[in-house]
Formats: sequence, structure tokens, C-alpha cells
Amino acid sequence: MDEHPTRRFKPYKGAAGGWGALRSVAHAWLESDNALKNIRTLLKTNQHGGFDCPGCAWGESAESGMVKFCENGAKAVNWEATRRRVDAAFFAQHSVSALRGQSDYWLEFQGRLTEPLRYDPSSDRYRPISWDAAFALIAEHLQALDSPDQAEFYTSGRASNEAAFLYQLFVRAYGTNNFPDCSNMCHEASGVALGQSIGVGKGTVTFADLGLADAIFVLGQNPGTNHPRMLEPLREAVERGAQVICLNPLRERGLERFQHPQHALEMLGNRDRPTHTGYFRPALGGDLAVLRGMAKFLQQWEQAAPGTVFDHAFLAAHSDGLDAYLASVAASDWAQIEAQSGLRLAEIEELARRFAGAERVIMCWAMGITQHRHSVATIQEIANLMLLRGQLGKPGAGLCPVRGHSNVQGDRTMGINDRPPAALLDALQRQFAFAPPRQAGHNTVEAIQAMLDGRSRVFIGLGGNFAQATPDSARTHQALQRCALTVQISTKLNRSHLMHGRDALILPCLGRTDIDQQTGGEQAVTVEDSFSMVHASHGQLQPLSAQMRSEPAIIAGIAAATLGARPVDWAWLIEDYARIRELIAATIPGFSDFNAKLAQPGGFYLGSPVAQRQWNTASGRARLHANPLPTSLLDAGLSETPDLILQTLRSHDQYNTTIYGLDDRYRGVKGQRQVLFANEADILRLGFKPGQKVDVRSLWRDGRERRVYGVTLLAFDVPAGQAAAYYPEMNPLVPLDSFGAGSFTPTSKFVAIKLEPARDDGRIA
Ligand SMILES: Nc1nc2c(c(=O)[nH]1)N[C@H]1C(S)=C(S)[C@@H](COP(=O)(O)OP(=O)(O)OC[C@H]3O[C@@H](n4cnc5c(=O)[nH]c(N)nc54)[C@H](O)[C@@H]3O)O[C@H]1N2
Ligand SMILES: Nc1nc2c(c(=O)[nH]1)N[C@H]1C(S)=C(S)[C@@H](COP(=O)(O)OP(=O)(O)OC[C@H]3O[C@@H](n4cnc5c(=O)[nH]c(N)nc54)[C@H](O)[C@@H]3O)O[C@H]1N2
Ligand SMILES: [Mo]
Repeated sequence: MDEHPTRRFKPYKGAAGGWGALRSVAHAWLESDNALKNIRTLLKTNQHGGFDCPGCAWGESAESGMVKFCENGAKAVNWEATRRRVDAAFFAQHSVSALRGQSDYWLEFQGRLTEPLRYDPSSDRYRPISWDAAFALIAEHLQALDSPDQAEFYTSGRASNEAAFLYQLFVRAYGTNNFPDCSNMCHEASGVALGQSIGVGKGTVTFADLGLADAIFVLGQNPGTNHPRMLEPLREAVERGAQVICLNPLRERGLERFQHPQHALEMLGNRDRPTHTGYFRPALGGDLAVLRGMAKFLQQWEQAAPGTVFDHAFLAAHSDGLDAYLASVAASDWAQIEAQSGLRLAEIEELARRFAGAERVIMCWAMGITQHRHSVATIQEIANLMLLRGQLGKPGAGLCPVRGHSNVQGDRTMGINDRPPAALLDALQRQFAFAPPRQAGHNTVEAIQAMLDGRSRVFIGLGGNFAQATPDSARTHQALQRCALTVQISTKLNRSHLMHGRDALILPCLGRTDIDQQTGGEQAVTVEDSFSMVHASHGQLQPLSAQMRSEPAIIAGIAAATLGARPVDWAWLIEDYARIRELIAATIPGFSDFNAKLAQPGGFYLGSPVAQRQWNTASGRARLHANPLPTSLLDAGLSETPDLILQTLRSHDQYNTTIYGLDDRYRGVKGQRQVLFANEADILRLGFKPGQKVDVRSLWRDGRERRVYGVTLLAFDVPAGQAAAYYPEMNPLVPLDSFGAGSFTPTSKFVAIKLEPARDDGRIA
């Protein structure tokens, strides 16, 4: 592998998709060292009888076709389906301390984890351990704790429904709700906000609705990279004359033009098509003010011509809180709206006009909305606007938080939740005859705090990369290292294996592409996408090693060692996952006849009460929330004025902390990731030059030192006062205590920073 590819930065002029995407798929495939098998595997992606793409949670169109994967899905599949292995022989060559000096990119590139390993302090290496001994060690640690609340059970969003259900059952039977999960850092604010507003924490639209909408708003999302298959319905909407309106401070290529790599004519004619009809570039964290401004225009127009703007019949039949909300809209100050939004009032008026002019509106959003301090209020403002116009519970309209991990939504449905609803616990109690813990558990931020101050001593991670995905890296690493035991159930080597507790285990698991053979035959697992569609996923490739186990089997092993046959016979369940699905059917709403429904091609729809205009809120009505605009977006406790506000985001060549390569094609970056995008005028104003290296320091009220060293400044089309840089490299800058009000989501899209001349170019953050 080329460790030092040429560094280059040159604006990208092409459309999203297109020949670049095809080249990239071919490259990922040829580089996969399993090329022949992988092409067969790729063609099974998202097909009936095939496997669910391990990439994002975007859903499927009902259309049939041979090719149902995108460029980045292809990278995800090839990355998993490698023949390179990380085993005892690998660790014989590399001590854990030496591995800490390697990049995240290098670590994962070494291959699949193929045997269970235990950390040996005398040699500073991981060494083989039997599965039974590993399970016994975990049980011993868990049983030694004073309270089950001293253990943390993390989940990343690739875990299947079957794995997630077993995991939450085991953890609750063990006695805690400590379920920090990736959702806490992702769409938590959407779940919280929508639960309070409309009684359900999920999206309300189906794939088909996108084809019926007159206007689709895309807020704080970069689908060209993170949900490439979304570009197709967006472009289709533009073609049939619908509005597609983007709210994003950066001009993301995929939101501007798209060439479908799977349409031969488009490719040969080199024709690309626009994916939007309006592009607005707000301040970071300014969306609440933008949306409030839109509401204020609607209010003015409604006052001028009563009955023409608001949907009074809908509001009267279905909502409450209208008067208080309208009073807060009236009280919101135009000058404050304009200053906080980063847009001109004329632009906000234009947004309001297009919103009010559409009969059927869909609002989509992702991390640009959720990873902010005021994210819950912002998402409630999205809901408020939609309620004013009766845009919920009708075809072609509704709310669409676009989820990240391929099964992050399903994991929540299965009960991975640190604040579980009472109905779930009641159902578990009825079915399994034990008293599940009722008090709230730890989310991700609380789990880190608890491990840091010694209240939690065991960490178990079902997938993911806790050490790198979380904020305040130095403190998170310290938190993990203070544990008595850390256990990582993983497919690939990452930094979470290196930032380990006194005792530590690596448990290698099967991925989505692997065949899962149990005594009852080859097993399928199930997942739920962003549109609440549940479908089966069948692995296609022979696992690299007979020592790897499935996630359900690993959880069952830990559970049996810790709890015996309580409250279920764990080993019996694993023989045939249909038995797990029977339990899901008995306890989780919407899953009756689960096994039978799986036979349907494309899966089945869980349904949304909102589609029937049913609101599962306390009052039985959808609620308009009157949240005041924040006085200031900046933390009041800062002792210095920041140079810039930084957002951390994804390149085109990564999947979260998994780095596939060092390029970011649509942003024109090649061979480097330690960069900071900023406006040229800002770079000069701060006394630097484009291309210069700087150290980045973040500001927070606790006054702690948080720095990333040796970051190259790139002059880029970024609004004044803003900066952007890659996650996870910048995570050391995100303060642990800077999180969303009501969501606990780290504010990864709003970090106050100072730039300083680089003290030492060579240092790694
Ligand atoms: N290939 C690939 N696919 C992925 C992932 C991946 O890493 N790689 N990750 C998966 C996961 S877990 C998730 S959650 C999703 C993430 O999908 P996205 O949310 O698209 O991911 P980000 O790269 O964080 O991009 C955030 C976007 O929001 C914009 N933004 C930032 N701050 C603001 C703001 O204050 N206001 C507005 N209006 N916009 C803002 C940024 O400019 C950027 O375009 O993708 C999923 N799919
Ligand atoms: N600064 C900043 N921080 C962020 C974000 C941001 O935008 N900015 N985004 C946040 C978001 S949206 C999210 S979702 C989180 C992501 O947080 P995580 O989900 O914890 O992180 P990933 O990088 O997706 O995890 C990658 C690892 O998962 C393991 N893995 C892959 N496939 C499987 C599998 O099938 N089973 C198992 N058991 N393991 C598997 C591999 O070992 C791989 O190294 O990060 C968050 N952190
Ligand atoms: Mo995510």
C-alpha cells in the first residue's frame, strides 16, 4: 500500500457519480485482493436473497435491476471482503504500543480479525485465547462488579436486528440500561425532537413519497458521498419540475450535479443533470434561525390573507401548542434571525415562498442539523413548519431524517436505548419473566464520564470504534484505559483495540457479506432502513476463518457464561435465528408474523402511525414546540474570541472512522486528510497563507488544552468565519461536555477554534 500518495488539492469540476464513480468502483474491486469473488458479491448487494449493503441506511426503490449498489457501497463491501488477516502471527510482529503509532487507515487495512485474542501485558501483544475462556473471563469481570451499572454496553449501527435484540435482552437481564450507542452521536436529536413533536422518533416517509413530492428540502446533508443512491430521486424530482432545495454552507458536488454511473446513455453522452433548484448557505448552527424566519414570513402572509397559508383544518384537528408557538414566532426578532442564520432576509423569504408554494413537501436532514447544541429545537422547528402547512400524514409529504449506519434505526427498534420506553420494558417483563431495570442508563457522553471517573469499569463494544468516533479523543482514550476490562466485537483492527483496559479481548465476528452457518443451516439476519422497511440479509462469502463467530453467537456465548440459561436458552436460540425472530415478534410492535413476512421480496413496511395521522404523544396530538432562539450560538463561558467555527465532516473515501483512502474526490483533495478548509480571505486575515501548516486549538469553558497539530490550510469555498475538517482526525478538538441540549449529541459541527503557526510539523495529534 502506498503510504505517501501524492498530496494534491485542485477544485473538482465534474458532476457527482459519472466516470469518477465507475473508476473508483473498479479500483476498490481490483484492490480488494478477492476480486473475482467480490464482483459476484457486489451483484448480490440489496437483492432479494442477497445481503443488505453494509454502507448507509438509505432505502431501496422497488425497481428491480441487476445493479443495486453505489460507489461507496462497493467500497464498503470490498473493504469487508478482504483476504488479508490480523491474527496471532500479525501481533507476533507488532506490539500494541508500536501499533498506536500507525494511522487509522493503516490499522484497518491490515485485514480481518480472524481469531479471539487477549491482551498480554508482559509482551504488550494480543495472544490467542479460546472462545470459552474469553466468555468465562467476561463473565468473571461482570460478576465481580458491585453493580451492573458499572458496565457499559456500546452498540454500533451495523448490528443486525437479531444481534441487537439478543444484546439488549442479555444486558437488561444482567441488570442495566447502560446502552451508549453510535446513535447518541448521530440522529439522537431527531429521535428526541420528533418523539416530542409527533409521537414517533423516526421518519414518516417511504421511498415512494419522494417520487410524489413537489418540494424536497435537503438540510445539512451530503448525499453525494454519504447516501449516493439518494441523488437519483433528487435528480428525478428536478426533472419532473419539483423543487429540490439545499441548505448547506458548503457547495457539495453531489447536491449540484449528478451523472448516473449505471445509465449507459448518460455516461456515453457525458450528460449530467442538476440535483437542485435552489442552494442556500447558512451559518453553522444557523438553521434554527433560518426556519424561524421562514415561519415568521408564513405568519405575516397568513395575517395579510387569513386562511391562505396555514392549514387550519389540520391544525385544529391534529395539533396543540399553536398559540404559544405563534406568539414565540411573533416575538422572534428579525435582526437576530438574520444575524444567526447567516442568510439575507431576502433569501429566507425565498425559502419560505418555495415552501409555501408546494403542495407536498418532504424535509430531509442529517448530521449538519443534528450535531449542534440547538439540534432538538431545530428539528422541532422543522416539524412546526410542516405542521403549520399540514405536511404530515399525506402522500408525497413528511419528515425524513436520513439515517447513517445501515441498521442504526433497527437497533433502536430492537431496544438498544439508554432511556427505554416503558412499553418495551413491560413487554420484556411479560415475555421473559424478569424485572428489567427501569432507571435511565448511560448514553455515550455519560459512559465516557463514568469510565473517566471510575464509576464504570467494564466496556463491551458490539462493533464500531468507540475510541475514535467519540469526542475529546484524549479523554476518551483515557476512559477506556481506566477500565478493568474492554471487549471489542469487531471485524477489523482499529484504535479501540489499542486503547484498552487492564484486561482486554478482541472477539472477531462475521460481517454482512459472510455466510453465517449454524447447526440449523445458513442463517439470514434482518435490518431496517431509513424508510422503516425491514428485510433479510444473506451473507455470500465463505468466512476467512472457522474461528470467526456471528454477532448473535458471540452475544449468546457471553450471556450463557454470565447468566446461565436465564432468561432464555441462549445456545438453542443460536441454532436457528428464526427462534430469535419469534421472540422479537412476541415483544416488539410491528413484528407479528416476522418470519413469514421476510419471504416478501423487498421486505415489509413497519408502518408509521403518522401516515394515519395518529400521534403517540401524551395529548394524542402533534405538538408545536415554542423554543426561543438562542441568545448566542457561541458558548457563553469562552474566555477568548474564536478565529473560526469548525465543522467536522466525512471525506468521500471513508466510512466514519474507517478510512478507505486519502482522497476526497468531490472536494478536490488527493493524498491527505490532515487539512482544514477555510475561506482564503479568512486565512489571510488570520495572518496565514493557503498551504501553510497550523496547529488547531479549540476553545471551551473548562479551559482544558485541546489541540491537533500540523494541519494544512486549504483555501476553499467556505462561508466567511467557518472552517471544515475531517472526522475523526479533529475529534480531539470536540469537548466532551459540549453536547446538544436534550440529546447529549457531541457538537461535532460547531467547534470554536484558534489557529496558531505549527510548532512542529511532524507531530501526530
Ligand atoms: N460513504 C459513506 N457513507 C456514509 C457514512 C460515511 O462515513 N461514508 N457515514 C454514515 C453515517 S453513520 C451517517 S450519520 C451519515 C452522515 O451523512 P452526512 O450528514 O451527509 O455526513 P457529514 O459528512 O457529516 O456531512 C454533513 C453535511 O452537513 C453540512 N453542515 C454542517 N454543518 C451544518 C449546519 O450547521 N447547517 C447546515 N444546513 N448544514 C451543515 C456539511 O457541510 C455537510 O455537507 O452517512 C452515512 N453514510
Ligand atoms: N467529530 C465527529 N465525530 C463523529 C461524527 C462526526 O460527524 N464528527 N459522526 C458520528 C456518527 S454520525 C456516528 S454514527 C459515529 C460512528 O461510530 P461507530 O459506529 O462506533 O464507528 P465506525 O467507524 O462506523 O466503526 C468502524 C468499526 O466497526 C467495526 N465493524 C465494521 N463492520 C462490522 C460488523 O458488521 N460487525 C461488528 N461487530 N463490527 C463491525 C470495524 O472493526 C470498524 O473498525 O461517529 C460519530 N462521531
Ligand atoms: Mo451516524
